[in-house]
Amino acid sequence: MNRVTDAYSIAKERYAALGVDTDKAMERLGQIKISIHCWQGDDVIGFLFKDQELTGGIQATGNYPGAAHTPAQLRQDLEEALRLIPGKHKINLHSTYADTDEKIDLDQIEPKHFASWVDWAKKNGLGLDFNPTCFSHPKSESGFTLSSADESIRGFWVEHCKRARKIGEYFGKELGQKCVTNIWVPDGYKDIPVDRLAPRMRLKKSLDEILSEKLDPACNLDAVESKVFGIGSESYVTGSHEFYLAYAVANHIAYTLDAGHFHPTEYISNKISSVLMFTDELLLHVSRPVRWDSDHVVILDDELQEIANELIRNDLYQRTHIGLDFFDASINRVAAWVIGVQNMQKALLRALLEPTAAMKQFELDGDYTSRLAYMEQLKAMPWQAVWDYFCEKNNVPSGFAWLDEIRNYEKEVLSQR
Ligand code: RNT
Ligand code: ZN
Repeated sequence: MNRVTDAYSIAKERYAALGVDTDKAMERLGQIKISIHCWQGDDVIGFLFKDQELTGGIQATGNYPGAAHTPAQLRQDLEEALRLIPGKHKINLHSTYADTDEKIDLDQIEPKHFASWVDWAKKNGLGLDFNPTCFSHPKSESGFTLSSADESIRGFWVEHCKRARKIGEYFGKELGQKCVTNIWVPDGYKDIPVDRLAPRMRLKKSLDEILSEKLDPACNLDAVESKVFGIGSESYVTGSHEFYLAYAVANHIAYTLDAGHFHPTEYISNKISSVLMFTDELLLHVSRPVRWDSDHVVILDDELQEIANELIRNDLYQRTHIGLDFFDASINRVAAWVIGVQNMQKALLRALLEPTAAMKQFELDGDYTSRLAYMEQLKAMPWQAVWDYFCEKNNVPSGFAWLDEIRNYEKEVLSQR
């Protein structure tokens, strides 16, 4: 008797009674790539400016031992996480994760500084996504980068972002899958500004300059990420939701919704369908804000499920790049990746196991009783059995077994650093 396959065959029958094909759900889940953010592995430090503290109004709190300090260590940690995550995915890099002995600044980065990442991605069958790093740098100290009134500062960051796009294009070309290059800048004021318009005009000018070079759309997709506030930019953020959504629509690029970048009672799940009516593609930064943009590890909570439902029910996942964005330094960082990525996948699986057509019909018929009854009853269906089976099929330990592997890795590798 095999615990996993027996449980699966019972689950399969129960879902079939609802008209849901569990094999098909697993097949679709296996096709959805998650963009795994490299920066969970080292508390958003990177390798270019190791003594520079994390700025830009974001914070990784905690001092759990074993953070990666070199590209080789970070890749080793990612490989360990990937062994425990079913499916084929992408790794999301920031510019400061360049792998080079040269002393270079951000306005000098080139594809060659990321060649080792490309080799590694090829070897491991991974895609790559990219980000300019417009924070944690002396030239971002004023709190302004692309919307700076200082032309030399603004020019520096424009040059950096231009180069980042070229690296994104290089990733896409080398790996045969499109790289999403996402621009986020921390620009904003702690206190109430007099002029809200001028910085936004400068940000638009900078973006226009950055995007002026046409790159191969099969290799690079540009995205812009908004925010409502950050630490030190409580009163005003240049790159607000309205600013970037309008910019993305007007310029036919992708918009980025980060789950932690809105007011605490505002949810990105309710924005996905609206944004995708007017943009071709969407980037998500799935995160977990706890009272503020705290970037806690993604858990299987109601909002995560709602995000997944939105992506699956109308096939919007096909135009959505599912990226994660959290950085918790208070727990084992490899485990943080495994927990966060697996939770995103679990939420997607639960959505894939829903008899959506029938539920849409209840809604159209005004039968809200059945709609609610189904939503609640589905929570008690044996999706876990399908998940365990999916893990085993993908040669990933199911249940609690992965934690033992992490503990082992901690003993053998992380604690020796
Ligand atoms: C910050 C943004 C941004 C960063 C990463 C490191 O609030 O969410 O996406 O978290 O680029
Ligand atoms: Zn983000």
